[in-house]
Amino acid sequence: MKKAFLTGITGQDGSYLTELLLGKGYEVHGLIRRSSTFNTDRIDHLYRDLHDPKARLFLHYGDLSVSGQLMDLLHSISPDEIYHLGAQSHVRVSFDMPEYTGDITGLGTLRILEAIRKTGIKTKFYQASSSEMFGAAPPPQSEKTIFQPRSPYAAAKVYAYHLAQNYRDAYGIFAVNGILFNHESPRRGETFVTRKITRAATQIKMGLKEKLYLGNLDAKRDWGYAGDFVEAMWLMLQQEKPDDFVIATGETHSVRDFAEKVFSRLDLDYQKHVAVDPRYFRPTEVDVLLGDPSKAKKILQWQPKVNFDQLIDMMLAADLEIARKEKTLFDAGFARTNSERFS
Ligand code: NAP
Ligand code: G4F
Repeated sequence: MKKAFLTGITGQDGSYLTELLLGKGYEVHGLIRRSSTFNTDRIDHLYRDLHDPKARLFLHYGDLSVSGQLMDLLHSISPDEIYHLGAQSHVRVSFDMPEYTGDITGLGTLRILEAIRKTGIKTKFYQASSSEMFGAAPPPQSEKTIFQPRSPYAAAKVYAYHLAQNYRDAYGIFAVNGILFNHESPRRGETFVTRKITRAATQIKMGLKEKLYLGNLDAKRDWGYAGDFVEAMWLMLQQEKPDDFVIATGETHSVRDFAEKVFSRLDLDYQKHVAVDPRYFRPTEVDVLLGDPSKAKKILQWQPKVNFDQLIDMMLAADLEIARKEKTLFDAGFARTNSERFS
């Protein structure tokens, strides 16, 4: 039985990847943070009581800021594959918390790579690199495009990207960079723009909210489905040689297009409900992301299965269900509405 170790297992991608790996027969170990509220919602459906002999998912407390413990964990688990997904992953928040973002998103990668090097375990390492690293570089962006990062988050990811390459060259570690463009799902964090829109639009549909405040509606992103993208992560670690790959759909849409489509699917006019709030603008913006995934198509034989419209339908169906439950609670006098979230 192959063993995998995941950082960021409680995040969007961590949950889909865990499903995929358990489905392939892996034993999965995940790093989780101690939190005063439960932070395992996205993986609770996969968890079995540890007394169950069939349990194959194991969670370990830790943090990407603590190297000694990462070393102990990697030494004792000795995983065949490491998927390093943990990060402070919010671009807008990285302007508010640049030092923390550098520590967790940048140095966090160094701590794992050092743990691999110092323990001497034989493993394969996946670095969650990001299209955000391309920043101001004109589209389409591919593996050959020079990075022009536009945020502390992007700068930290560029640092981590080069570390993965350096540890590959210097120490012969099987380390790969998956340069993933934006990928979304019903499990996407609620302060990322797609989910913020589908959550608010469905609440508006149910009469729980009137307005949605957004930032830059003109930014364009290459949005895919997270379930498809985690498959590419796994494929990268099944190759004979380590390499770096862009993972994208090859299509781009503006935030305005996304909002318009979502509201019109619900028979609502987005112009009546969406307002711009400068609070959500970034000091520097990434205007257009559009990936060229031809290398991944050729070498990994990977291509996305879920298209833009299907992604929106999937997110809307899930959020409508949540909004219906919220409406029931609200009518019974329990729920909070109109909660404006950060970012
Ligand atoms: P996400 O939902 O924000 O999940 C981030 C994960 O990192 C969570 O499990 C979080 O734990 C964990 N984490 C944060 N700080 C930590 C710390 N100090 N120590 C240990 N764990 C920590 O992100 P995602 O969308 O799944 O993305 C996964 C990775 O891919 C991230 O590295 C992200 O930067 C990168 N990426 C994402 C996209 C995208 O479009 N989704 C595109 C390119 C690259 P909690 O649950 O406790 O907060
Ligand atoms: O959904 P977003 O916050 O995602 P962003 O900044 O592209 O970052 C995501 O994708 C990266 C891959 O390229 C990942 F590396 C990163 O971890 C994260 O998953 O914003 C998308 C666009 C931006 O241009 C932003 O300015 O939407 C614009 N936007 C407009 N109004 C908004 C809002 N973004 C957010 N979060 N909230 C708004 O109200």
